[in-house]
Amino acid sequence: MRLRIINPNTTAAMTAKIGEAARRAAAPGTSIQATQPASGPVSIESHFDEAISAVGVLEEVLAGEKEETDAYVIACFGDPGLLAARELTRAPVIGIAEAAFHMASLVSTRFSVVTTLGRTGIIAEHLLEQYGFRHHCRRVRAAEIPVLDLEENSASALGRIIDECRRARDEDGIGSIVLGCGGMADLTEAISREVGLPVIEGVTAAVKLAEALVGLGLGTSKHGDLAFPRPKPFIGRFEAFTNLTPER
Ligand code: 2AL
Repeated sequence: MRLRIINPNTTAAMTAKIGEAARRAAAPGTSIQATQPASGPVSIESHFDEAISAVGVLEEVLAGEKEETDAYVIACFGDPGLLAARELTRAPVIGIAEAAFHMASLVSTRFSVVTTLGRTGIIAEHLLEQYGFRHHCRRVRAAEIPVLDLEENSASALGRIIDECRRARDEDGIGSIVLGCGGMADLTEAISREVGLPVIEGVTAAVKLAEALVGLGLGTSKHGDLAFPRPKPFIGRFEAFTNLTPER
């Protein structure tokens, strides 16, 4: 199967890291295309960044539809553009936050999320609410590291994340920890070793869920609100979306 994993930010080093983590998790028959938008923010750390990045995610799904993609993963912890992306394809589309929440709930009754900056915590809290995981999550914590520190100052970033994960383990009454950023895709083993709890990260979780859905022959329902968008005129910079007819 062909799995297109979209890093919604425009930092190539993070896209490469996400692709490698996805390949390590993937079954032998799964080929991984790791991509990023042509334009947009270098990291996603606010509602504004997230809104801009969603357009790039949708363009990457439209590009994937020309290549017979079997499944998509949106590899940013805010799951930007998730439902809109599902409208564009019959393939499954999985966000890394929803994948991580589902996986964590299968190995523990309570988890905490450890994310990057405190200001992004509200995005995870909104998703927990929206996806029905509010009661599974004890706390959304932040290591207070900017996203690109995961690339540029990775040793000190890892130290801060481990410290926050230890606090989560000792104070939150939890059974597992969810890492709240696509740029943490390579950190589960190191953190789990230090903290002694199952550590779940969304890139690898989403790859395995996508493989499961494709294996079961399940794709995005075209019945109801996730049907293809109605063709219509778009004006100005979005003119290319006029009378959009994704591959049906
Ligand atoms: C993210 C993420 O996963 N990628 C990114 O650029 N920002 N989210 C986050 N909470 O740090």
